[in-house]
Amino acid sequence: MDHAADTFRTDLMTITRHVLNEQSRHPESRGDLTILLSHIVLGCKFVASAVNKAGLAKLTGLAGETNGEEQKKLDVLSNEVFVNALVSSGRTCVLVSEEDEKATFVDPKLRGKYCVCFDPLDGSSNIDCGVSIGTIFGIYMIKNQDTVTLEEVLQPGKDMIAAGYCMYGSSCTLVLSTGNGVNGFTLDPSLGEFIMTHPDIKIPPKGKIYSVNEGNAKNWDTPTAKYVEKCKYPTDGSSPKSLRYIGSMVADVHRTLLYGGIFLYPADKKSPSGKLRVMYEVFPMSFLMEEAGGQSFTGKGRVMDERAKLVVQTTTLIAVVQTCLMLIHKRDVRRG
Ligand code: AHM
Ligand code: MG
Repeated sequence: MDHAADTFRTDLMTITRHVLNEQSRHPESRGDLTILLSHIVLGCKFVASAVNKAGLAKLTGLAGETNGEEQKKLDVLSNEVFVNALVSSGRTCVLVSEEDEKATFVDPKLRGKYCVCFDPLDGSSNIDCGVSIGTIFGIYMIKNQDTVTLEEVLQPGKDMIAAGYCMYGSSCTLVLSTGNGVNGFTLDPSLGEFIMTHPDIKIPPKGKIYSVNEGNAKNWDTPTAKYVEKCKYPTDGSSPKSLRYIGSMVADVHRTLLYGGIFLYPADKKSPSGKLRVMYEVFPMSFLMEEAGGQSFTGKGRVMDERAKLVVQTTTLIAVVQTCLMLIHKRDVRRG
């Protein structure tokens, strides 16, 4: 007997099908978010392909370097791809990218109602050695696209309506939430489609892993140092946690979502406001973490209650600094 379904999946939940299903839960929807997400997915596919070919195509190295002919650094190329994809969707009015110092206000003729904050290629220190890197994005709705100001872009994290990341690793995985749980999709290169492989991701209730750059330990404050010490030398008779740290937020958060545990990038004497950027790193990951049943803290309170600040001295939207990011499951918080 031929059991094709035993060998091949024959009922494929592509990311497009999933997003359309989600859309049908909102009969009033005009499909704008669906269109926007399809443009983001296109950007992710392009970057996945560029990352795969990076060594061959000599895309690694510094922007501006020439190698016979002008080469573009991968993160610059990725940014261009996402900016073009987002603008051409006709559904965005403001773009906030890690690669651009200033927020980009879309030409009024092409404007839609969404603001997208994104890091086109996060984990820059890992790009040139082939370690997992990723794209992070978060989406806000803007009340009036024609009159939108920078002030309106600096919304609190809790107003975000969708977020996701795409990890370019041993496989290419896109994790997405539109506020109704978290789902993961893996790119099937032969189909050129993201297929749902991780439905309804929930962070495991208890984690055995802690993830932090311990090279910064000498600059930590006492509570951070004590917390990490307890991970290694627990005082309650439990086993020590394992340390895993890749240095690519997408990969470290992805592992935390799937295996559980804690990821943190605390403030320290060297970076008194922390390193990770609120709008396109911390908020989207916190959105996903909460949707998956986890929690995200600044060290003082819930991340999503925060609002990014404008850094006046540069008159641009950077800033977006955070005192501490901890992504942790609720039970670990209580055990603290
Ligand atoms: P980047 O935006 O320059 O790539 O920096 C962000 C990255 C995160 O992906 C990662 O969590 C962190 O920086 C690692 O920093 P460090 O090398 O200081 O541990
Ligand atoms: Mg980054």
